[in-house]
Amino acid sequence: MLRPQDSATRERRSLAGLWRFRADADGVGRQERWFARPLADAIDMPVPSSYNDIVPGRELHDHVGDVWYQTTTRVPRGWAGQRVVLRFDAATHAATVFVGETEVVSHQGGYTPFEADVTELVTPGEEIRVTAVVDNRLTWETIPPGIIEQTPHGPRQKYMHDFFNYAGLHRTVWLYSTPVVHVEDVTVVPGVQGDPTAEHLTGTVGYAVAVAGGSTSVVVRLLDADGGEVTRADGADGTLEVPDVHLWQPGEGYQYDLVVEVHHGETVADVYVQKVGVRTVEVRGTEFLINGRPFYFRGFGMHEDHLTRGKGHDDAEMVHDFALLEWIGANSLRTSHYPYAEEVMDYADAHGIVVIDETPAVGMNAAVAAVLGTKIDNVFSEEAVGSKAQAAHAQAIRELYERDKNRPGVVLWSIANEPESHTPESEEYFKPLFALARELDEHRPVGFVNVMYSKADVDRLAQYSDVIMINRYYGWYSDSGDLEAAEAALEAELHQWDAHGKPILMTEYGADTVAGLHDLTGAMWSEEYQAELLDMYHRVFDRFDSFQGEHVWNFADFQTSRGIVRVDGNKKGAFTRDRRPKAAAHLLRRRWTGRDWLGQD
Ligand code: BDP
Repeated sequence: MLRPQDSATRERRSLAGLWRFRADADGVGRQERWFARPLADAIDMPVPSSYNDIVPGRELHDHVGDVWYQTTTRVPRGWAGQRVVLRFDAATHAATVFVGETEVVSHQGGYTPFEADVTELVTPGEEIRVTAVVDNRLTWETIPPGIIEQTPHGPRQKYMHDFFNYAGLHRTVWLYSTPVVHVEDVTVVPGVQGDPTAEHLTGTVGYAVAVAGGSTSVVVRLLDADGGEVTRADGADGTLEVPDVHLWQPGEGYQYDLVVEVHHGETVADVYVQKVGVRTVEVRGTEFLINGRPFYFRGFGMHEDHLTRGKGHDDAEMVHDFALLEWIGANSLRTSHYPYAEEVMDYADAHGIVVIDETPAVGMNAAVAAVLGTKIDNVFSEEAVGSKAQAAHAQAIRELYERDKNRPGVVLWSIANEPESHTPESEEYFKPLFALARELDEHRPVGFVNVMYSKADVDRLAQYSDVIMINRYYGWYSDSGDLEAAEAALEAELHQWDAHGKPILMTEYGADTVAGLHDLTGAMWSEEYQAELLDMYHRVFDRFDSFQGEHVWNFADFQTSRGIVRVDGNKKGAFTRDRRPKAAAHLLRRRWTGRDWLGQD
């Protein structure tokens, strides 16, 4: 789905700001048609933001079910004769949207965009009322899954993943215009002719443009970063040649502009500008190659998580987080455990940060659920994660691909985090999902993230992955506090994975650490223990040639649900929740900036 933009023929209006808001504790709003009039008894709610931590008290923090958001906006006068679209960058986890009294769109899935053509419902120059009812419930039909328990004290949301169920309008809402005849979609596939490591390469940009609204011809022009025209072509699809191409590289996110023009008769009806980074990605044996050169992932599994705003996107926090990644010497991140805001993805593309792009499929594991305090039997069954969840999961994969398919920074899809992967049922569940991901994208590798409870000797899904991604907690959840035993166990297990002959990435490793807690014996929870544990892992990693990356869990401390294993959230951050470095951050910085990592930054 195209990201809204201002172009010669298009305009956007952000609806970010304070909206009217009301939690629907009794679940009566839909029936009482709250969308049909100004929201009564409403409070002010910032968009974008999670609503959970905005006001004190548990009521909103732990709310289960619908909340209502409402705003008014004036449709610009100049949009007469244009198509008008209302787009939500995300609504967590499901939403139905009304313009005036008319329902315009419903969407399930909390981290991907959706939109509605509202042209027939609006008059340029006049005001419209936009109402969204947003439902935060997770069930066996949603991704991620969850369980609603009915109790005498009201409904309680349980879930099997380790981050707080922040909800609301986490990203911007746009009203935008396009011409009636318009670019509906653009797909680009970059490549190079010959050996990508050669000098003076010729790049290729395969492209396909979908147009809606009338008969047309399409012209595309490729501009370099200075705006100079490199090449042009006629037709809705084809392949452009880029002589002496400037590649998109890790550490240098060089991008071209593909200017897509739709001609309608003699006039240019619509213009859409698609960024293009020319780079190749390939898994060869145990190597992960970007532009033909071995790439070693250094960085973190992250979270969209901040004080007060929860998962609400904020440019200041984003730029600060990327500055910390640069400071520490990271070259990559995983969007654990859901698609991140498109602003984040744009930034990664523009700055050469390599991304493992993950769906929201997390919490499909009885053993992990038990650690976090929820008991489930037979995860992959019709009583739990069954065909309905699988359909939602397939949809999540499709929507992630549609949103991020053109991004050079995305080099690997992760279709799930830590599912149970040792049962025949898990294999049955996942086989078609791997097939779907491959059918959608034949150019990027696909994988999933393996859990410590489904090790190499029993796992049934690694055979479908191009890359082995594993999360391990030796020295924390197992061999707790005993780094010698942990080292031996980690090394023994990596030997098993080595046998697959694929690149191995450690997508999570770490230890909960209370910032400021110091201990002369290096006890668990101290800053000393976290640093020592990471150091031990690094020693082991460096013994394996097939080892191609290390992502520490986590970039920063983050909020979780309440329980006996978390004190004010998960404390495995290299930074605290307010982004102060722990000792581990300095250790990582020394390792990641202190040597030549195959010439790839
Ligand atoms: C893994 C999960 C991650 C958790 C982490 C932990 O992938 O979401 O936060 O462990 O326990 O199970 O800290």
